Amino acid sequence: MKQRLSKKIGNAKSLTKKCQHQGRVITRYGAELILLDETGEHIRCTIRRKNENIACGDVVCWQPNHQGNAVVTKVQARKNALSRPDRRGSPKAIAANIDQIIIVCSWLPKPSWMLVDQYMIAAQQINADAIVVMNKTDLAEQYASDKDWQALKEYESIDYKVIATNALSGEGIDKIQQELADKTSIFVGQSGVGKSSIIAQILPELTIKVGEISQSGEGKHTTTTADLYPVGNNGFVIDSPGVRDFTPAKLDTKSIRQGYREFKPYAKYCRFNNCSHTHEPNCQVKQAVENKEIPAGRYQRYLVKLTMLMTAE
Ligand SMILES: Nc1nc2c(ncn2[C@@H]2O[C@H](COP(=O)(O)OP(=O)(O)OP(=O)(O)O)[C@@H](O)[C@H]2O)c(=O)[nH]1
Ligand SMILES: [Mg+2]
Ligand SMILES: [Zn+2]
Repeated sequence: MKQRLSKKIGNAKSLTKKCQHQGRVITRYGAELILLDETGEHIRCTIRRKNENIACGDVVCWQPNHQGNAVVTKVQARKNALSRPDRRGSPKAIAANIDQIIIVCSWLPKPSWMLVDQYMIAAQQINADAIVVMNKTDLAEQYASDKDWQALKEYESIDYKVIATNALSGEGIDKIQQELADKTSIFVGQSGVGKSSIIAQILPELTIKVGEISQSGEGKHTTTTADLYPVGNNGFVIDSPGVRDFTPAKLDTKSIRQGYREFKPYAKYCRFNNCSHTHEPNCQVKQAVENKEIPAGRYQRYLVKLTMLMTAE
């Protein structure tokens, strides 16, 4: 076990400059961090400045101080970070050094395809892969609409992997496990969809708290910090607190356009370089939607996102 973990941190080391002790941030509570060190031990560590920009998944250098505590001396350069707007609307990193975003949806709470698209845009922005997990298959018959099935089919048609799971029975969990080797994967999505329950199935030896379903059918918020766990074959998974409201991150038109990655092969043939794919003549993206080469549902949501952006400005 120890050997396996030290190999992992060793991998992280290659990204970084040399330092005395190195660790990966498992979780952060204010100015306190829990680190996974090179030997696979957990180290409690403090940050010198409380508002320092350190998130779960960061690689840091640390050293023991005279009081017998450990202190962070340096934060290694990040490959990327997934951010979410804080109370004031400024982006705050919730996790760093991410290879893959696992977007978890369920049949209850009902799926928000706008939110799924939002995470796909975020994935594109930070150069990470995205996978959709449709959890709570046991509730599909009761709650799934034709429109929802259609949305899932559309994602598959543009080469997003869609995995159906039931985190209570364990159905489909092996398919997620196959996607985790050698990567850091963050589980994101609405509160109550079953992110922590899925991770608990992947790592049954850990005791991960999951929420109860309240009367309204909405999951009670349980996960409050982003937490990182090592998984087999050099992988890491990050559980993250579910989103409760759908305040979208501030995006510009360019990021939205790039986020709808299936537009790309057509957009280069639009008459205008900066075509917004809304009203312009000779727009090849609109043409591809008409030809059913680009899914209509995705294009509709793209238009809604652009409108939301215009009205927010
Ligand atoms: N019926 C059913 N219930 C599930 C399934 N997966 C999870 N649940 C239940 O859904 C509720 C919420 O699960 P969590 O795993 O806490 O959800 P979460 O996404 O981690 O929620 P936050 O931490 O608030 O973001 C719990 O009561 C779970 O038991 C499933 O496949 N089917
Ligand atoms: Mg949770
Ligand atoms: Zn166009």
